[in-house]
Amino acid sequence: MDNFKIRLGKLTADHEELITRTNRKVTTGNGIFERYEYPVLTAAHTPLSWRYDLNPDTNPNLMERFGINAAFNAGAMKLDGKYLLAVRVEGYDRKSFFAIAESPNGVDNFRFRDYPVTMPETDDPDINVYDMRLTRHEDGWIYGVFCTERKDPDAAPGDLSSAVAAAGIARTHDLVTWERLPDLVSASQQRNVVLHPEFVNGMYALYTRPQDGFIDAGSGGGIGWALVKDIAHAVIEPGTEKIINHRYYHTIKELKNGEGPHPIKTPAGWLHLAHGVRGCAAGLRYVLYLYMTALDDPSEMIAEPGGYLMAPVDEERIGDVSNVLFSNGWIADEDGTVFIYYASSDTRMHVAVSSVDRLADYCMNTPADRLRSAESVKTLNAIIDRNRQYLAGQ
Ligand code: M1P
Repeated sequence: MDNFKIRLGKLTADHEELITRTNRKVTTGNGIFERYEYPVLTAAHTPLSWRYDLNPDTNPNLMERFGINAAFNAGAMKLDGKYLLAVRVEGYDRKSFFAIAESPNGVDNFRFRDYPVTMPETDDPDINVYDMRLTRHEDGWIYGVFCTERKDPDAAPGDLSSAVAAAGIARTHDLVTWERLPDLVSASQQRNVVLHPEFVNGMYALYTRPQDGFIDAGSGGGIGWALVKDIAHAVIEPGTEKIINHRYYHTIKELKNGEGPHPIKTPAGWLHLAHGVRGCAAGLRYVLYLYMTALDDPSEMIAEPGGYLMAPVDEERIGDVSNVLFSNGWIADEDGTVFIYYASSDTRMHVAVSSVDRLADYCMNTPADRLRSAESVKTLNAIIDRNRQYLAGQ
């Protein structure tokens, strides 16, 4: 009993110290954004009451009864003055679920609510749910669009890996009570589906990621765009989905890409955050990039900087699925600050900060990828020439 009390006291103190630790901005950035020193959420941030049976009569050895493996890929929004993350929490059992964590300032002191989200199901039960994008829509609801994964009913006997990915849709007013709507009906599998915050031609607009199989985007072509009439029975009419952000050979998104959170409306256009994937000897490498679409037509590309905005560095490189940065949440604050919430290596959550102005400047003024080495050298030479002329005139 004494040992139980001592250990519980230490566990509680360590946990409190971790979740109340002050986070510091790393100021040696590239002018575009600044990272913060510590992850904002990890598996260790989840409440002790989730992981331990705290009753010495039923758990005299104070053992974990429900292991949490990771806390990553969080949707984000500001609600009632608080910065909220809808986190993908994954247990030791490999099942993901959603849990809301809140912070008073967006960069530290994130605390999980007492219970995870109890997400209602459709008639076809989900096997695994993950990567929720939150959208406060102009219809008055807050939507959570996420991936629901189920075993492929057509898998060959003995194939226990083949799966089918679809977009699950739910809505809420408070992130506590959720109404589950039917999954998106689409001709292909879908992951990384995101709801645009405004009606377009009186319809709901979705960023999609059509894919040939569960893993491979294949002929999917890139980030798609589709309009649906009724979000309560969302159906992509065959032939109406179009690709708005394409993949190209020998780029950061050669293999696949996917929309991050819903885009931010700026004076220059709709600012989009996405992930791009390429293959290499170490496996898949996921990086984050930006692009901009027209204010009057969010499906029309108007700018795309070459290369990535963010790639994994230091500890970000290592985790359950190494060499991955993934983002499905950001918050544009009233003063123009943008909090970019990103996960590293399918393991933990981080934050970087920038501003709407800086990200729009980056998007509109960074040279595009001209897809060949010789063109990259031309782009670089032009920058050097301009700098030399400018410095000579000083
Ligand atoms: O493991 C990296 C990511 O892989 C998937 O993303 P995508 O469909 O673009 O390949 C998702 O499972 C995502 O959750 C995961 O972080």
